[in-house]
Amino acid sequence: MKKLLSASVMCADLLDIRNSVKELERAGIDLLHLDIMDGSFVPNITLGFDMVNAIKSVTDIPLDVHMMVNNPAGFIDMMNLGKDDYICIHYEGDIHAQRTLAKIRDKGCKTGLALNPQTPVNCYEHLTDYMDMALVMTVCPGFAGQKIFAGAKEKVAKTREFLDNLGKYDIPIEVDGNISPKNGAMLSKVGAEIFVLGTSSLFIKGKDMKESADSFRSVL
Ligand code: S6P
Ligand code: MG
Repeated sequence: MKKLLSASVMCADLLDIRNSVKELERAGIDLLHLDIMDGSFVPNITLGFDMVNAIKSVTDIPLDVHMMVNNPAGFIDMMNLGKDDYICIHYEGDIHAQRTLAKIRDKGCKTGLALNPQTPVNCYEHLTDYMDMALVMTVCPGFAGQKIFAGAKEKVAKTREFLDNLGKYDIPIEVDGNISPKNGAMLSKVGAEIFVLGTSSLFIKGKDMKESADSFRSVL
């Protein structure tokens, strides 16, 4: 699979999102990563569903919605998304993850299942038939600008091995949290294929986004 860059929109200029999206299009970004929080699963609140729908209406870049919420099932139908868009839920936030993943597929979208840093890789067991992507969090979710956790490289390698052992070669691993060019290169080597780019690589004051995206790609 081609390696994909997913831009974390919560790190953009929130007063100028329309222009940021245009700039991300010019930069050749593959996915727009939209972080949805509920103030309960994580101690923060960022973008909401109206923003997801508003962004969807002004761009052809597929969306990559990362739902850091408890009990996500009730929110799925609030988003007007299509077949190229991902809706990713957290294993830890949904005791009925299988049913919610099936619901996302029924809606016609692609699914993702995220694990927090301390959640064991084998939690993916029994759910891989419902997954189009595995999101390995490389920081505890909730905030931009954090430091990658010490076991991130091992976790990504283990996740790739786990999925391959089940014959799930086509489920890509996404990594999210402090994905600098250096960390991106390290995680690419052990199997990461989708990279969430935030303050560590793409949204840097005074730096051109296309240049940053191109230089990130060159290290993968
Ligand atoms: C928050 C969220 C992330 C951040 C991203 C920011 O946990 O899920 O997607 O927006 O990690 O990137 P950075 O480079 O500031 O860590
Ligand atoms: Mg995220």
